Amino acid sequence: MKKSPLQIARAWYMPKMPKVLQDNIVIREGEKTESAADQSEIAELFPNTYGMPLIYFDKSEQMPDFPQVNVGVILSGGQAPGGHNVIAGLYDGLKRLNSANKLYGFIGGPSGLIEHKVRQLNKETIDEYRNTGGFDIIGSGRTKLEEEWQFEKGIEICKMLNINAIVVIGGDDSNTNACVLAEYYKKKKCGIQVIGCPKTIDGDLKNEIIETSFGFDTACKVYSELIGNIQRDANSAKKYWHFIRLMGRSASHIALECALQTQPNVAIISEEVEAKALTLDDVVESIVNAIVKRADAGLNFGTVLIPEGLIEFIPAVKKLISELNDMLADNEEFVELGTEDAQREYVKGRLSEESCKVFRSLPKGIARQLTLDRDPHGNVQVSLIETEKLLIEMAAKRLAQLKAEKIYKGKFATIGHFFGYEGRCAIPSNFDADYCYSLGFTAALLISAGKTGYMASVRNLTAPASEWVAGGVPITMLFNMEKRKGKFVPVIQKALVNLNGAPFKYLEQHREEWANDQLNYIYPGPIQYFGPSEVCDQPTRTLTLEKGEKID
Ligand code: FBP
Repeated sequence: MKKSPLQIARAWYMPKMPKVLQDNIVIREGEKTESAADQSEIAELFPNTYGMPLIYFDKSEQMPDFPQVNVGVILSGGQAPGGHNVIAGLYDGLKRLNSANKLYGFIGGPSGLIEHKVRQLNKETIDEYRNTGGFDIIGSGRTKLEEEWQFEKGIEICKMLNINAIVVIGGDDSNTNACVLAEYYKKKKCGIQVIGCPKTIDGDLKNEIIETSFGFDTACKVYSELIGNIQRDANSAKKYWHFIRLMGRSASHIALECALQTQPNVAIISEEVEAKALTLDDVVESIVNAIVKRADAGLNFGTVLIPEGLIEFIPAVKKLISELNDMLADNEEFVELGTEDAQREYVKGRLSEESCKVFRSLPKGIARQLTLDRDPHGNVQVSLIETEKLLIEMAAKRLAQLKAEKIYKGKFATIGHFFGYEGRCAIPSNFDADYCYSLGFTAALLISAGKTGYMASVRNLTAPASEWVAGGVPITMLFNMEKRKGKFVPVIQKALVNLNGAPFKYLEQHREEWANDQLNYIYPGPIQYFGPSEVCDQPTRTLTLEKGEKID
């Protein structure tokens, strides 16, 4: 395989680790836990894995004798920078705890477990992928592990290869599945442990113990570099408004973090739109106000950041989507209609009056997208909805009206962008390379300690890596009951942007000045892998502010 000079140099990078993981370790059980909500229902659904204690690692005089284990790892869902380092940390951890330990990789995501597609990962392979982006070492997939026959297929392959534990590297949905699997295997006493690792660029898998999911740091840095470059271009040419949609299926953490890193003229936060019960017209009006004000000052250019999930947070559209989810779940009649027009009429005839009005008001392409296939977890595929174009179209209409009324005198030339796939497989930042390696190492320890139904956790992430705190969190601790595909089920509670949290408050305090003055633009530049720590090792601004620290 041909490699760039950076790839060659980066292969030698030694991830920084918490001090405790470098020493001899003893495992300590901490406080008992409860689920985030709906405690009694969840305790009943997970009698074997509910309420387990937090796990801590302490320094000890000598390493305990850890038993020999064989482990299978699964990469699940969308790519996130650092996944290869989780696997490298897991491999190195397993080998350090017992040199006879073996690591297998299930190919193509959770389906690899069911279809028995698996291969052993040896040192040579692991070395090839250290500190690289992507999930290509074994591939990923979005198959949902939810049915007993799938769990049984998993037992078959684990028995064949003597696999004692499975590590699922995934987002909220995949870790929910990991917990269901752990519960099933524990109930069946089949001797297969399941451990999760918090992955997703979206940053919405977090609580006070899981401080962030991996990949968020790198993806935001990549997008912020691009936004900064666009802002410099906008400020040079002074002729375009750039509407930039950013990935993040539900929560707006990516849009918020990128706003904190680049200080754009407008940043929309879906959670705020929902909380204020704004309509699509209200959102457009807020953008138009900024455009008019800047035009009055002779500035016919700017940047607008739009979170990918915006459309789902507009209350009326949210209601429409919820009705569509209930109507279209496993609806063969709808699928068999075949043509777009027939399906549109079918939907219109079955929606409530209010939702039908919203459905009809949306451009046909966007309305159509809302009725198309959900991902295997029942989510609308928002990355395919071109919200930036919708907002450009609506803003242009409104500005034309204002021009006719002589309120707006500017020029509105636009360019739409979508940044998503550009950042998901980037070479991990130092932060993600270090964090992921520690997560993998932690997973190895949890397995060797016989734990199941836990997620690897590494905390205190704004301190230097040597002071990070590693341990385990029972996955049930993150659960609540939510409606999916028309039914209430236990799932990991998604961490949306907290409108009372410091990151959003910072945006709120500064956005007026950012809207009006392009001197506020920040140009972050590319991720740096070699150089001074203040340039190379900075965590996200979101994490820094959440920890009560300053970013100025
Ligand atoms: P995960 O939740 O699996 O980490 O994936 C997140 C994400 O990158 C979203 O930001 C985006 O909407 C979605 O995946 C895109 O999915 P796909 O990779 O299937 O196109």
